[in-house]
Amino acid sequence: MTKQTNLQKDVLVLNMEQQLEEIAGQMFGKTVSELTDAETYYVLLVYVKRLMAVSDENEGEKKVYYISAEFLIGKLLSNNLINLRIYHRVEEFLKSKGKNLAMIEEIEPEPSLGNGGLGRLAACFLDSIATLGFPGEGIGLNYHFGLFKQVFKDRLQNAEKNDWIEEYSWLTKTDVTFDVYFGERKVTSRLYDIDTVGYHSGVNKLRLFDIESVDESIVKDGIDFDKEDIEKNLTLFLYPDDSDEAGHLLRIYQQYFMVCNAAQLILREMKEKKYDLRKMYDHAVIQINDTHPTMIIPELIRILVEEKAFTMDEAIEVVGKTCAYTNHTILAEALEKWPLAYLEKVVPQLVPYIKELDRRVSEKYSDPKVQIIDEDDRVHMAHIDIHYGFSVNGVAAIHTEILKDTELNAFYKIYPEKFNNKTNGITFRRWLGGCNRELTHFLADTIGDGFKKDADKLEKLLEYQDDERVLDRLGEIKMNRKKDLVSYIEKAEGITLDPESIFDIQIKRLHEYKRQQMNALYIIHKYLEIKGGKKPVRPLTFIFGAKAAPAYVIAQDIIHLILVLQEIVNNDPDVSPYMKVVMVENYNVSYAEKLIPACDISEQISLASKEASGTGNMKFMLNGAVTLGTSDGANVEIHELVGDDNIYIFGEKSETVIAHYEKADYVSKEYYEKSPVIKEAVDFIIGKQALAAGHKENLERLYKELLNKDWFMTLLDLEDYIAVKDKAFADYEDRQKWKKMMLVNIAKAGFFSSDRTIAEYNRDIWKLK
Ligand code: GPV
Repeated sequence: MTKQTNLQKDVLVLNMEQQLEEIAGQMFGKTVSELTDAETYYVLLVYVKRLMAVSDENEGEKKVYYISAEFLIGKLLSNNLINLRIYHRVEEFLKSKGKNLAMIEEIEPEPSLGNGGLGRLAACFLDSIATLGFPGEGIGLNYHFGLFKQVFKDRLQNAEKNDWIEEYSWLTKTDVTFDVYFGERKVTSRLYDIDTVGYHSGVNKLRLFDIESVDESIVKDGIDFDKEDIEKNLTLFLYPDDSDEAGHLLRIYQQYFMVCNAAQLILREMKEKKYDLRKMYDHAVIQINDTHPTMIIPELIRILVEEKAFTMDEAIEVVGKTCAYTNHTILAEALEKWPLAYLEKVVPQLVPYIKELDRRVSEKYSDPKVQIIDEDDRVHMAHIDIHYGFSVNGVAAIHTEILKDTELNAFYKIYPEKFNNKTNGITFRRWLGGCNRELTHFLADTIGDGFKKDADKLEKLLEYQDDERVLDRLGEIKMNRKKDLVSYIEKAEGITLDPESIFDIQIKRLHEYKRQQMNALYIIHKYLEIKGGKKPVRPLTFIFGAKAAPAYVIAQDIIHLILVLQEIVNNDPDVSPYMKVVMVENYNVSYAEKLIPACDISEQISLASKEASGTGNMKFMLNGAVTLGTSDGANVEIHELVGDDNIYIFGEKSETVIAHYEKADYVSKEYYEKSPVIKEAVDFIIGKQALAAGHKENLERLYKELLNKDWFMTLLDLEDYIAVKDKAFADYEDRQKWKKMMLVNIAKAGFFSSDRTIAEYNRDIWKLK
């Protein structure tokens, strides 16, 4: 069977040209040369799907189920071509027909099935799980419009729907459907699959559940729709909530829908393969990606007890040995706590089980910090995972230490053996091979292509750190990516940038703890300096990309401030020759693939202790950007790897920050009053110029927030940030030294391959063959 499918695949690859002509004829009645770019995209899609359909599946006695509310997979065409190792052949063939593959890739709509890091991590993991040949699948939801599309109007963010599902797409409709009960109310699900092919390896599946009765037409202007009508709205949108706002009933409906389907899918497979359910943990391991899929635990227990004749003790034991939990944040406001009343309304059948799980905990432990249901009758989802799963991991070394020492310390004392760290990673197939082909080729020519299978081999590059030719080529490649980005931004945003300027980039979800506002204050400071006659040696370009949760008011205000600065700076003839500001519209995975290779300075400036890991930081480093960051998340590990000379670190350490929170002694106004530089920058927000370009309401609210609250301590680090950032800009002028820093960053990035991360998950948690 396996051999035969392999053969089929080989034949399809061998006859690629003929296959593509055939599909072009069937679909459009044209030859390949006659196709438009859009038609060519669909022909390639159909061909690649056929190839994956006859490829070997990764199989084995035990399988990982990675359940996640988000899979931010991005466009799939080029990634699949790379992993199938036919990118070059396809590119050459198309070229012979007068076509450009890069332009065809632009046609593909991006499925935005995630908010940010957590969702993109899940996508990188699917790539690495398949590449390492592990049997595994992702399980999530098929959001019809995914995350909203961001449009700027009047210097404010507007949200529109992102319609990504077309007649031909990477989704394959299956005949799998399940009944899902919300109490007495029954809905029917439908499974769609997306094949995920590993590099030089077999195929796994991403399984996305949808509801049969969903109705796209109920979405009115923007992204508004009737929140009550679950049958019609359940899988319309990814709840646009990135760890900051209270969840609502719809979110609970989505979560239960996801896990109820996941449970049925897993149990169906156990049955099909005739596995002993009492040994489920020998055949299945469920990785719970943050708390969004936590209800899988009580749901599985419920099914085992009610339908499979398990006792409660037996069910708890089997499920406990099957489920592992990953924590992605220490932000208290982001840890899900659902009111019991909400759960009673949505999933009354689970409530007795949750109460029983809670009862068992309270019987054993009196510490209120470890209870599942608190005094206000809120269910702490993470607590279910920790008590009733076998593994708890953080996503970077410092993050896991903070979990053990502070946030989850009470649990660590009970279950020290459950805690482990898995520093995040990124797939180099997309974040190097896919987005920076020229750099990839150059690296392969210089150090051999061993790094494509074993990322640690990138270290070989260190041998060339004094090789002028290699350094110059790295500089040239960076310049080429900057020029590519300049032409893209010219078209997309209508703004002209200078590729000779320093590209300083901050791209990530908009959140106060990530401190885009601190970057904005630096820009104000620089603007005023230039106005005062102090010009930078080289022009500076500040680029932002960020979506804000629509209900997150201050985040909207920060976007507004950045757009106001863009307006003021770029249109001031005294200043614009020396600096430019751009906030790109609708930042997403595809945009990141263009921005990251073009970056000189990577902004990773979260308040220490708050960014669990960050993964953009790794992508930038791999593409030769130098990090300007705080000692937070994976920045700490980047710092250790590249050493003091190849990174710019500033700001207070996490211990200091945590102490400020404990003592509640941070007063932002003191920093404002003490420092004329800070005062001047903050005051600018409500100054004449800003008010003329922006809205009083937004700017005043932000100003007051910074002055009276500043929960994420922007002003605490602002002076140090300014000093270190200025130093980085000055150092850039020693071009050879800077290129050497680039080289060291690339050479040391191997550790951040998600292949390494997944190998560690497997070694310590999953234990697949
Ligand atoms: I919780 N993260 C995210 O993107 N969304 C969430 O809802 C939560 C966490 C992020 C963290 O903020 C990043 O630091 C981390 O790198 C990423 O998850 C992946 O672990």
